[in-house]
Amino acid sequence: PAVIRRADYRAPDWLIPDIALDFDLDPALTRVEATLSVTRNGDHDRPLRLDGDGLVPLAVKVDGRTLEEAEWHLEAGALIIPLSGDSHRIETLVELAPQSNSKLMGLYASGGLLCTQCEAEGFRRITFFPDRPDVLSRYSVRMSADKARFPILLANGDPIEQADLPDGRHSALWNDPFPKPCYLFALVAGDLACNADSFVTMSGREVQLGIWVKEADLPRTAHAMKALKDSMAWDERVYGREYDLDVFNIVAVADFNFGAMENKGLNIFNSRYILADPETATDIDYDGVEGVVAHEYFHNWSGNRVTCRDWFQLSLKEGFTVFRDQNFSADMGSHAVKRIEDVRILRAAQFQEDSGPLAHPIRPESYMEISNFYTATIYNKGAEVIRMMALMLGAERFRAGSDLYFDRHDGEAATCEDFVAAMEEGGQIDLGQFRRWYEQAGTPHVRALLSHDPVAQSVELTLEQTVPATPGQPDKQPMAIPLRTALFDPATGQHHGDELLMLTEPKQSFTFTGFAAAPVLSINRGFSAPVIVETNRSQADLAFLSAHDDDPFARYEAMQQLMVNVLIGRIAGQDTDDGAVIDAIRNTLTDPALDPAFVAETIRLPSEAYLGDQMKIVDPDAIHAARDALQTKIGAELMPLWRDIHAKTKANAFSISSAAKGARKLRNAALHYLVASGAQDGPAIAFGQFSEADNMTERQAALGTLANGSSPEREAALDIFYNRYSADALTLDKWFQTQAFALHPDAVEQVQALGQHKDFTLANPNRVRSLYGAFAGNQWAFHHGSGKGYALVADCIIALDKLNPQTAARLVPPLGRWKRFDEGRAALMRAQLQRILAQPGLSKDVTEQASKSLE
Ligand code: HT7
Ligand code: ZN
Repeated sequence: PAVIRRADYRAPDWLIPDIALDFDLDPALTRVEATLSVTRNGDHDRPLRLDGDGLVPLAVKVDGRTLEEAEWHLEAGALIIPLSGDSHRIETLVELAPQSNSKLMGLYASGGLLCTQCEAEGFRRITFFPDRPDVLSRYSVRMSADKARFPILLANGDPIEQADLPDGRHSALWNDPFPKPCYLFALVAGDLACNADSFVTMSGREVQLGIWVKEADLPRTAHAMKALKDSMAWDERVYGREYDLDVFNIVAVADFNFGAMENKGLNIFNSRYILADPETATDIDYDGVEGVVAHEYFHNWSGNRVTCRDWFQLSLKEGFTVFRDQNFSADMGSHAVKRIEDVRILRAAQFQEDSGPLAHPIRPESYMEISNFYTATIYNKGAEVIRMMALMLGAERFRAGSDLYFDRHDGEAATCEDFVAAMEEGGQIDLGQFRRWYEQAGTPHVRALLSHDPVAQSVELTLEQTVPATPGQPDKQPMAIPLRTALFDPATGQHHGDELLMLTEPKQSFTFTGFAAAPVLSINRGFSAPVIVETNRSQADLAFLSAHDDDPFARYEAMQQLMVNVLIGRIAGQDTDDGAVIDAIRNTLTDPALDPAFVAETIRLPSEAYLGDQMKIVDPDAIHAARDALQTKIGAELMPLWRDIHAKTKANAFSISSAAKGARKLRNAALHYLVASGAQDGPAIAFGQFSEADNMTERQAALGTLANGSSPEREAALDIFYNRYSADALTLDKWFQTQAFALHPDAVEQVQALGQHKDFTLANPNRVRSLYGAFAGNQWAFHHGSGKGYALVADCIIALDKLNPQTAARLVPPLGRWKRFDEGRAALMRAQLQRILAQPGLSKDVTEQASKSLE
């Protein structure tokens, strides 16, 4: 497949100020008539090129005249029309078969609905159009459909008119006054019920809000509606951004390639990020709903009002919007816990990506298939880069920078450079060297060594940075790395203030005076930079910080490092002392000042995957054995505490408050250790929690704990869960996911059997992710020494590629990490990648991921 390069960007040859679309909707055969006003952009004689993917033009008109077939031609799916004048009216007619669209891009059918997904390049599957984000148009959309089957007809913007038509059909017209790129176009037709509400904006306008779902799901929409109203208020308060249309609609669909989509005024969501009630949704699901509703809403400014010039600028909208949604969620709950969760996700997904064959900068230089670049790097590292700017500027100057950015680029398609320039000017800061974060891939490593001079009563902190080589970038320049740092006096447990040290050189020293005794280093507090820090801190230093650091993230980090050190020692065959870990967990559990949610985060052992990331060559079996043994020991040694916490945190009635969520998190952690201890009554206690719980958070946690073992309670609980929830797709996903995640010796066979289960389908991306996506994240099972886990995922990729290449391609990266494993596993992983690549008719999506993964 062709490689698209950032350096080749050229402004569009033709602009499309206005487009009118007329949809005659039917799942089997939909007709789309498009009328485009086109204007020549600049002095050139190039023809009009309208992208198309799988479209056949049934009629082409220019200024009302039907063209002969010789007057246009198709080139790689695109419609090419030579034009003599500078502005024309172009009309095209195409036919689509939404019910056969298994790629879920363009116009498709999902659970009786018709809906669209156009980002990144789905609009070209609906009509001929310059499918690029820098062509902004005003849309007028008419839809007609059978009224009984599709009583609700929604599109972007404001509703203009509705009419009944002959033969039981009806029509609706929607106009969107804001020029937008075609990736933000959307329509939905179906039999939907509405949770209707309203919001009064800061200038006093009333906006009609609607969350549209299947009638039976209406009771599960309250949390999403609250999240929407909270988001609208937050964006006004924190960024001064007001909503601009008179209506804001959200529709939930069951089949969706991603989490959600920010189409102007008509967000379309994967139903898993809208529907929540205590019976079926965990606290993580509730938080997911809140975060994704906020994310898509915030795109109205960071993405829609100011959009991207080209897809290389994707992080301009996604990194900034993730940063905004992270801060919103922190404001809605706990800043400390949210930061820990976000860093855990960053490390699990982005650090792995950054150290593998698919590493790319947050502003990539090239791609084959843009859908492959909706990555943790673009989203999560992109957010970290914005976070660093916010930290360096401080709240007020960051706001001045964002105000300037929004005001200067409103209605435009902008670049990452435009954002940085606005921050630089509005925030009055030089971001020259900082721009390297946009250019260089790879997670920087920082080595921090503290040395104390008792005579001079000073300490010297030496910081050394290296940025690893990544594909296409063998040599790196030093980055500008902001590191929040404090030096603790071990005698008082206090520090003299938090300083922001800027590491800009390959090696730099900082001297601090007034230290009679050697202080303890707390660095990268709050995870101020997305880097890997290595220090010469002792286990005693880490234990001290785990009890005294006043920065919650640094406190958590110290505890994690303490655990990592013990486990890595054990994995290497040493008899590393675990006393400090057990003491630290005991201290944390018994500190009454701590938030239970924070305690639950802190006492949890690093994941098997995270431990693998700390090793040159990952040994999945040794990691599993060491972690399992430590877990058992922690469980046994602190047994009275686990039992006490498990009993004390049982709530009388369900609440979704932060306090209630924190209590459930801690209760589940206690149950986990209690069962891991091997206590005889462990499975019965877990089964008791499973049976008695009035909420999915406790029920699923108990099921997950049981799934790791082989007790009779395991099968009983899985059967009960299945029978209770088999009719509810989102909840049944949890049944598949729990088994795919299980740290069970037969996990591979179990996943293989589940792939043949009558409720498994490749047609639904949530189901695929629940089984194969979860399994590929289960390090011990997926990396089974026989290679059978690799074969299972490769089989799925091959079969799924024929239906839904985008979702198939997302399963490839776990196979690409072969360099991190022993020769035997590496050869088995490579063999599967080669088998995938040998498939005839393989998609561009999977070809790009698999071929890059072999390099
Ligand atoms: N901006 C949206 C991206 C998206 C997407 C990308 C590729 C294929 C399907 C997709 N659905 C949505 C989601 C977001 O970041 O808000
Ligand atoms: Zn987004």
